[in-house]
Amino acid sequence: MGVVNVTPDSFSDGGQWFGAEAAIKHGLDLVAQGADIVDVGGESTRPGAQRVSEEEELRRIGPVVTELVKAGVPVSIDTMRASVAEFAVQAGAKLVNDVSGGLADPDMPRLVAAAGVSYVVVHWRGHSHDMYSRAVYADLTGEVRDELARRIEAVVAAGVDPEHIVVDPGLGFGKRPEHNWPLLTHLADIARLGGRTFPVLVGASRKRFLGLLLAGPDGTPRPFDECDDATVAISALAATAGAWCVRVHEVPGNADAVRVAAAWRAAAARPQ
Ligand code: PMM
Repeated sequence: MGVVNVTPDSFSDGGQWFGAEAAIKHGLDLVAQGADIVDVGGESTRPGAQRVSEEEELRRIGPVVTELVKAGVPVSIDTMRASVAEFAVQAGAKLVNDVSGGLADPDMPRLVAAAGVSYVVVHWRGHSHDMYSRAVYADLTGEVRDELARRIEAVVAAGVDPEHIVVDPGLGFGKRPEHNWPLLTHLADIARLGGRTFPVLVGASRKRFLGLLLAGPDGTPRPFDECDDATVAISALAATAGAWCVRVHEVPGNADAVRVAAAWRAAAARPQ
């Protein structure tokens, strides 16, 4: 899954049309580089980020979703708002990626159920402006599993087909760097919830915990755009551990990594 963030810090150093045009071109480039899905988002969820208005989010993602769908790209909409997801699925998006797991907008699960699209349910404890205040765990994997299982029960009760659900540990969402590593090593446990095994999506790309791991001798974190090789390493490990999808900003190395992992798993499964 390649990421197209239609947010001011990523794309819009020009006017509105320039932003959309650059974002559409970027989405097409990601597909040419090997992405199977393009995830379009119009709201930054970085730690400390304030929310954008619904109008602004729609203005940002509208032309990008519409044009990528028209070009035949499998589009995922990264939003916590049912109205934005509704626009995107009507335009042809195939997947709703809701980093709040349906908690931010109570209308989201019903909308996803009615649309019959896939739904990424992410572990989340609250909006970005104060998400670290909730990053307190006595039993990290157990709590993440329990909270995800409760979200799955809720969205299934709202009508979402369990076959359409993808789960995501939500790296960085209400988690400090030291929480992300053990979750990555427990992907199989996170996949098995309520007697079912769900596909797992991992969103580690360029996140701060990688920059901290790769900090220089003086402790300065590695800048986010110099963490792409570390992201490739996570993709190889996560895919080998059975992840269904990795959400990444730079596609080529990660596309190779998931192919290597697929060959590795196939060889491991063959009798010798
Ligand atoms: N992370 C971000 C945005 N969307 N979606 C899913 N499913 N999982 C994630 O971990 C995730 C996400 C934040 O990353 P970015 O703003 O750097 O793209």
